[in-house]
Amino acid sequence: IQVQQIILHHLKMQLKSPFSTSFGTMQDKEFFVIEMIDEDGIRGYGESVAFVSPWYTEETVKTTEHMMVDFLIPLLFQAPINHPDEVSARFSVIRRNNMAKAALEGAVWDLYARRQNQSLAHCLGGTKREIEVGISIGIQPSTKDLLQVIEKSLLEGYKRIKIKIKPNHDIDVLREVRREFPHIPLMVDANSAYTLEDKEYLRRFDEFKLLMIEQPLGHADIIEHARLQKELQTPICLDESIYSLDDVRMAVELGSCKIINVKIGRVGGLTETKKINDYCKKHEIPVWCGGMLEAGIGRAHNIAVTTLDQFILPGDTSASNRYWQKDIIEPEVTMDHGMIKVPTGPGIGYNINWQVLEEYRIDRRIFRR
Ligand code: OSB
Ligand code: MG
Repeated sequence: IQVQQIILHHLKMQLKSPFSTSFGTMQDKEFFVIEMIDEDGIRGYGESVAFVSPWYTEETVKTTEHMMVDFLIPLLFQAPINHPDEVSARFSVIRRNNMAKAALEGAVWDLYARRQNQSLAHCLGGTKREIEVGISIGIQPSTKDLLQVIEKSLLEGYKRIKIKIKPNHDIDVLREVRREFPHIPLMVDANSAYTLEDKEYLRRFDEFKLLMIEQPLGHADIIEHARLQKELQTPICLDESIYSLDDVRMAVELGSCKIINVKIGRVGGLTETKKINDYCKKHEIPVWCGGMLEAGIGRAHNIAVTTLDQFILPGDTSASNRYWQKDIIEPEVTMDHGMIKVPTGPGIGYNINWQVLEEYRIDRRIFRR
């Protein structure tokens, strides 16, 4: 593969309903669709996941653009690629900026899979034909609202309910949720809102029999999470703390968590995701695919990695209509009884709906080798 042309489509899409976490509320999602064209005119697509503001990780829409345009795209143009696994090695001369790297690497993977006339899932080594779907529910205006959203989600078939929590919006909420729904598969995500000083308080979460508590402590920490995990029955799942296979190894060796949330963007791409899958399989650490409120292309990549064999817990990859009035792919991703069918067509297995994409597009930049 020699990448000849890359088009960055800058999109802004309004969320169907605002999404709130311990850090604030998002009303829309701004990102890039990466269109990549090789020497034979074959195309591949990727999607950047960084947000406008760096509240989740340090990357933003603007930093990913800077990194892609000034460093990563020139590296891709430099020389041909035999296999997409080479991309992360080529990008390794640039420190971090994983979401920028993953957006481009994802397009290379899609292009490669289309060249092989195989599905992306197959090229990654995934085997599942359908994947289990969980839902991540943002902080709601009231607990009554939350209970209604949970009820609706269960009726729609979601296999696991995750609720966002923050200090003073946690135990009381959990008590009411468990009163209404004593046995549902339930977990919480704190997005780093607590400190080790809250240890005794967090121990009280054990009574709610949660599947896991996601990222309770510092966004870059693994030491204090290890201390906390020793005191908790509830498994800790790390999200923000994990940027690479090395981070996974250290967290597992230290006992900082029992479960790993992988986001392709956060760990720098699909090749790194495969490595994490393989390591976690060997060490019997369950893995699941997190979400970044992706549009259809990012969603399709998430579906493909979730077919890997150690992704044994339901992920946050829901159907297109969870977040979007209209998605940028066709057909849209649909869910049936809490399951998404893995597409079997070449590459990501969905087509771009250009009419919809152009509706949401606010800018376009073309780069030629
Ligand atoms: O912590 O997993 C997270 C959304 C934005 C940023 C961080 C997170 C989330 C979610 C929702 O939990 C994931 C999704 O439904 O795409
Ligand atoms: Mg999280």
